[in-house]
Amino acid sequence: MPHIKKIFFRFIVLFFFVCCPLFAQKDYKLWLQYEKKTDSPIISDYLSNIKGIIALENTATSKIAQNELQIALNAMLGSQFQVTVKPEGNHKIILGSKLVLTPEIQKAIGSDFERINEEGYIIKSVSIKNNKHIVITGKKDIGVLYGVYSFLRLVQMNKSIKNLHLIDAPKTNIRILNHWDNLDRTVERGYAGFSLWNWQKLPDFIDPRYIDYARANASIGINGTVLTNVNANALILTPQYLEKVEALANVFRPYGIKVYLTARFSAPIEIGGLKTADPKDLDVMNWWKNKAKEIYKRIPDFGGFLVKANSEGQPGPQNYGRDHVDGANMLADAVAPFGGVIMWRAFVYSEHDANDRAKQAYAEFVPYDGKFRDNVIVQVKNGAIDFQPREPFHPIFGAMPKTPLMIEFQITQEYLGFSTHLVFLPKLFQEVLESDTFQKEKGTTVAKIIDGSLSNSKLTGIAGVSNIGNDVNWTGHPFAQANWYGFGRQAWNPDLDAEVIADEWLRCTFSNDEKFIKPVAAMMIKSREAVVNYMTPLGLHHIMDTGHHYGPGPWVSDLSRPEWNPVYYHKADKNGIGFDRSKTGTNATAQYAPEVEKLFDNLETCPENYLLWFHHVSWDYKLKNGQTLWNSLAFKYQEGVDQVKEMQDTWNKTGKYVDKERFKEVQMLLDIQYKEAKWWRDACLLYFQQYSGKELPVGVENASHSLDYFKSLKFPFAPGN
Ligand code: GCV
Repeated sequence: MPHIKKIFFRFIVLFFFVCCPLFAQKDYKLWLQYEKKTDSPIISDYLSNIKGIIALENTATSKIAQNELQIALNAMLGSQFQVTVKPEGNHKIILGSKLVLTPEIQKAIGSDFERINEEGYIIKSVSIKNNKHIVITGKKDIGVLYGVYSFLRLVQMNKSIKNLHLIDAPKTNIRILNHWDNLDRTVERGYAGFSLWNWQKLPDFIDPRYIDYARANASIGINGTVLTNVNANALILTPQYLEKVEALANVFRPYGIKVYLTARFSAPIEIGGLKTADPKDLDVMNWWKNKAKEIYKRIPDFGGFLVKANSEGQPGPQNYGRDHVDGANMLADAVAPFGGVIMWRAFVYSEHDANDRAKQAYAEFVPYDGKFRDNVIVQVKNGAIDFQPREPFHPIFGAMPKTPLMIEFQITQEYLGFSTHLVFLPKLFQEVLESDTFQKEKGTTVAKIIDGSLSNSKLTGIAGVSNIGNDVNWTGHPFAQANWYGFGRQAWNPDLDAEVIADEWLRCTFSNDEKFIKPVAAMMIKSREAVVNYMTPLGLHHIMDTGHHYGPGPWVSDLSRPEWNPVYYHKADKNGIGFDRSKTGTNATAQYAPEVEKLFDNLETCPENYLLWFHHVSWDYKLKNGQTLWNSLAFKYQEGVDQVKEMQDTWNKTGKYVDKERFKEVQMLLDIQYKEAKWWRDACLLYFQQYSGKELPVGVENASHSLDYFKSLKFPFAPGN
């Protein structure tokens, strides 16, 4: 028996080492799984419509498109499609941008080209000389690549490819990831390992992962990446590092991805040997002009700079008595001759300003409307505080009609449970993008402001703070991949529904089985509301623990800056809870258009989702459900916990549709999430109960530990801090 046991043990060890890397590859492949189809009617349908690939173009980007199509179709359909260059035969997929199409094909595409921009694509079933083909084209080769990914998505999702006529183009120009990656490879607010950028081995060692990163981004239309943290290090602008940046830019270029860097405002002093970084100083201006020249010599399509200035201790023009316009325009002038752009962040607040933090960025930036150069775009966070589980849209979106504005979302889950909690963010992004600013009239949504449709602006964009690291699965949580995917899809089309995105992502990442899709998509959609419920219901915000922002810390009141303390935000006392931002309080509501102001300002009409964001409300105030505020708050916390339990139940039934490794990973993470949802509920309710002085309503579970216990929990090594 012991012998058999030994053999069995060896078998298990062997199985683990041989099979685990295979399973892990699934995690690594993201939504580009290209699984072999097993359903024979579907395979034969595809095979009868696809006999080969005709590639009319030979650029680096076109080659990527051809390879991707060939490899993916071969894998999914179990065939060996040949790539040829002559437009002959029947049932071929023809790839080529407008200029290389034969006159017959051009004719068949007709006026469709008028409906796309430089990055758009057309996928069309055409008949030429009695031969049927599917043409994937665009004005440029990058459009063809985007078209290929879109076509492959159809096949991945078992969609029909008969009579295709798809015309699509991105609605925003800059669709960009912001990496908060430091040069030592730590990632600020990063929860998926270390930075992908291996600065020590660059430029000579090109990690194949850079290519996979570019490929994944191109597949969802992301066309820019800021490689470095907004809390910037000037060294990235030295020749030693620029050489490395150039190597990355060379990898990303054929995938349509431009590289951008963060510019530390004091760089002229730190690496330039100047005495000042004053934007009005001639030497400083010249230093930046020369720096731009040096960068563009290496990287002719360099995107430009992202700048965090005079915010949270970062240097900026105000250090020299200048303002944001002076700083941004000086940099804009340096990159303008090369077509570069400055993304200037509006994330500013000061501990020396006694005003409500939520009002400060608006107060500082709105007077600058119309004063920036044409190649400056102001990057505004989705809400006025800081990437909370729920925030009303930032009032700046409704107030700077003469300035290009781009929105900044946070894909990494700094305030939403790191990469431990399953939260589907496209639901959050959609809520913000759909918000009506009433800037011009009813229906002036945030989406319309940032996609330029309102102002006809050519400079438009969406930024997402990346959740990517060197973990095998890229994002720490397998479902956090959906947030990267969803961000890309919504950056391409800010009107895209989160439900469509969840459906696409699940089919491409896991399975087309309806028995899997339906419950798991519903779980994803619900997950955003769940996190709001168990962390910050009814408009509460920023009550996370100190510094690292993991777990509850509503009691924290001793941080050096007042607005870093949770007590600043919830203002719980014997009379009630919430931040009075109405006319009777800080009057932050007045920063919105009158229609919105009216809605938020009145306690009766303020959406309950935002109640405690805008109002200090008595514990006995009756909500629409007829319950008191205290009871409703308690019920919301309980609901959040119950929702996570439902998410666990849903996931536990998916074992037969998902590979063992990902199934187990998600299962373990959901177990943690459930434990932590209860932690949030218990800690917050015990803490607030001190002020409400009320019992928990029936149906809300009692806390498992004392408030002192929750207060004693410390996480000195929380990641990303
Ligand atoms: C990169 C918050 C985060 C910081 C981040 C900052 C910003 O304050 O906690 O880590 O700094 O936002 O967006 O600049």
